[in-house]
Amino acid sequence: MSDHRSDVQRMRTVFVEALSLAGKSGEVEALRIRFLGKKGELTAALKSLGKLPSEERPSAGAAWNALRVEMEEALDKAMTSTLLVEAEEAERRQSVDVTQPGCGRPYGAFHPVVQVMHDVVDIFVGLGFSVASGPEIEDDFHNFEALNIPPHHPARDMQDTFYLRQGGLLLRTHTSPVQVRSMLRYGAPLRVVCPGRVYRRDSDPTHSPMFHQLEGLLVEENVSIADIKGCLEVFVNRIFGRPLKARYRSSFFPFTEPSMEMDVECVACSGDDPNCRICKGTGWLEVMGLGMIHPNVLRSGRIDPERYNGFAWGMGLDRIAMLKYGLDDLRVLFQGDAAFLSSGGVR
Ligand code: 2NM
Repeated sequence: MSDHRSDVQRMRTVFVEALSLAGKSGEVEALRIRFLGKKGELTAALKSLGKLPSEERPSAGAAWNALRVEMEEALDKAMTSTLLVEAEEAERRQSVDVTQPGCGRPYGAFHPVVQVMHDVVDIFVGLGFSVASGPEIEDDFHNFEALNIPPHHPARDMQDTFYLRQGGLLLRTHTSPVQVRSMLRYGAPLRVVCPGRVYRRDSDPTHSPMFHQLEGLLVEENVSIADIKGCLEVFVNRIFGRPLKARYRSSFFPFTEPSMEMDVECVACSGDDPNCRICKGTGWLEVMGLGMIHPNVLRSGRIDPERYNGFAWGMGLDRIAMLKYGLDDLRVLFQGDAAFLSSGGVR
């Protein structure tokens, strides 16, 4: 006859010993299966109760069942505590140290033409000008007719202007239509500059079908050529960062009379280098066209040319950017080379 008390005690000792070594929830679960599973050691003992003589069964049953309850409670406790430790460990592994420095992000930069546009606009705002913009798709009136450009002027040719298929519309060839719109909207007196994209059917190393202009106009009473010279010489000195000699050559535009081209001394060589690739050895750089606004243009803007007069000018921002950044091919401005574009500095 087996002594069930010592059998129970032996299994309890083995179980307690094994559980004390189980540090992980998986090991605790393995012990539950080993002792309490379908083919477990304690399950087998309980099953064999039926083979005992009936007088031994109650006390043996009570002893084995007491061990089963003990085991279940001990396994539950061990399972809870190992799961808790494991959850804390997982949390520690996954947590983010918010005190670590960031990995950073590269700075972007404005496109050189946009930087120049901001610089130019800032200077004219400092001289009392407002900034206006308008549509890039224009009509014949605002782009040509109101600007005193006659019906058979070559600028109106299909060769020179992009026309839309329908509606007689076109891509503006200059920003002057915005000035016409400004005169109509605000009247005189008026000081306004209009930066923006313009379009011409031209494409070679020095011409892009889309380029950037800034045109400006000032309409007041008794405006003189001295006013336009003073205004634009302040501008060129500020944009190139130092006083530059300027000269004016007679020219022609339909919208101004008289009309001139303004040149400044070469920013690269000041006229000292006969082989200068910026001024081609001439010592001078063409920077803009200008003139006194034609009375017909004022009339198109519903401004009385008997009372008011004014000056206007136009410059290519791409060209100013090329001069400022020493480029000899303007196409780099439109090719999207990130290394070139980000070399312009950060604002
Ligand atoms: C230029 C040169 C000279 C100009 C004239 C006007 C307006 F609207 F008043 F008629 N806007 N821009 C002008 C004058 C533009 O570009 C070379």
